[in-house]
Amino acid sequence: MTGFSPEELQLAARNSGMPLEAMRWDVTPVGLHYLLIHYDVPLVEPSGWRLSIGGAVSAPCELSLDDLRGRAVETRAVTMECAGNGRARLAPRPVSQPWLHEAVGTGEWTGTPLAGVLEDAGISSGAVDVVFTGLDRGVEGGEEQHYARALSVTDALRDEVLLAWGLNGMPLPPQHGFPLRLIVPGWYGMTSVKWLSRIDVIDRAFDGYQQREAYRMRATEDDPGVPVTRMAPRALMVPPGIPEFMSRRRHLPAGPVELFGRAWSGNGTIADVEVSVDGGASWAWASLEPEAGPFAWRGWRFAWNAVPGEFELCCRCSDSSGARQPVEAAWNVGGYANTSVQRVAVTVTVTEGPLTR
Ligand SMILES: Nc1nc2c(c(=O)[nH]1)N[C@H]1C(S)=C(S)[C@@H](COP(=O)(O)O)O[C@H]1N2
Ligand SMILES: [Mo]
Repeated sequence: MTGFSPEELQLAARNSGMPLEAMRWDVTPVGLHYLLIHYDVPLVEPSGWRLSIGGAVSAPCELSLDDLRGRAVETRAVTMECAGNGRARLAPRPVSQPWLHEAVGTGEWTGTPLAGVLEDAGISSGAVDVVFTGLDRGVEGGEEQHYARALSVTDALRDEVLLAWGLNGMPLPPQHGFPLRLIVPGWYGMTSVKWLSRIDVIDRAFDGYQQREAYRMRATEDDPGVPVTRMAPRALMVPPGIPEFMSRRRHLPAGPVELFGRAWSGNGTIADVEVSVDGGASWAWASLEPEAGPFAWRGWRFAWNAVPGEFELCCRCSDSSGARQPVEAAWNVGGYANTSVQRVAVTVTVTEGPLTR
């Protein structure tokens, strides 16, 4: 993990991660939720803002925030993770936003189901994709573009997909998509388009940059690859004890320690979590907290009787679809979905040591 470029630092300084100790909260406090912003945060004047719905629909329309708020309202706890989470731990390192493990958060998102809005607009027969376009604009891969992503009509009509104007009981803050964003529970974050301005139903597969070039799992540059979609299972732990300032190596006194963390998957609920205190040589089951809903992370705990010495703590999980988190995930060109296990270096000191008084 050497040789980070000024460009990577520039991205990392703009796109903050969630400090892992924030996994203690069931719902991530707004300022601790991670951020990923490809271009610039747009300034939006809400009274003039409209959501345009057009393309292959029988009743194109423009909706104001009040129109949307007047519809059925739902609040859902949703764990969102950036598809690039873990990228900076790949070797060679794909050059983009250099996430370690912290590109995740759980929000309580409030909005109206997208399905109702699409049903009122009347999707034409022969429709294939629904395209979501944000107000933000930039140049990427040499192409000038608005950030835009699509879902198939079937995925767009799923009950859990929201047009959200609220986060944790407050209006969306500018950095999370004010005044309106898409929330697609279970999918990696790139799907949940912020600063929404248009929804277009189209009769062919969407071929915009973020669908065609970005967010594909490619083994080599020439590989057309497969689209990145739902979140692969991942478990993370809150690093125990206290950190050394620069290395962030953990220090804790010998004795009983309760390890705590979260696990999530976009393909089902969490089935089990395992913990290793010897760098993955041996594993033991963690106990699971009750589920917090179909789309939110699940808490887990593990009782560890720490004796003096040096340790490497790891965790991993599996989901109800049968998918198990790998110890080492395969490399890919874009550095997506690197769910290789977290490794936490810990020094356990004798109980009478200077750190434990
Ligand atoms: N309009 C727009 N929507 C966007 C993005 C963006 O840059 N522009 N980034 C996407 C990516 S890659 C992620 S991971 C999530 C991050 O959402 P958050 O910043 O609210 O955590 O937003 C997605 N939606
Ligand atoms: Mo992302």
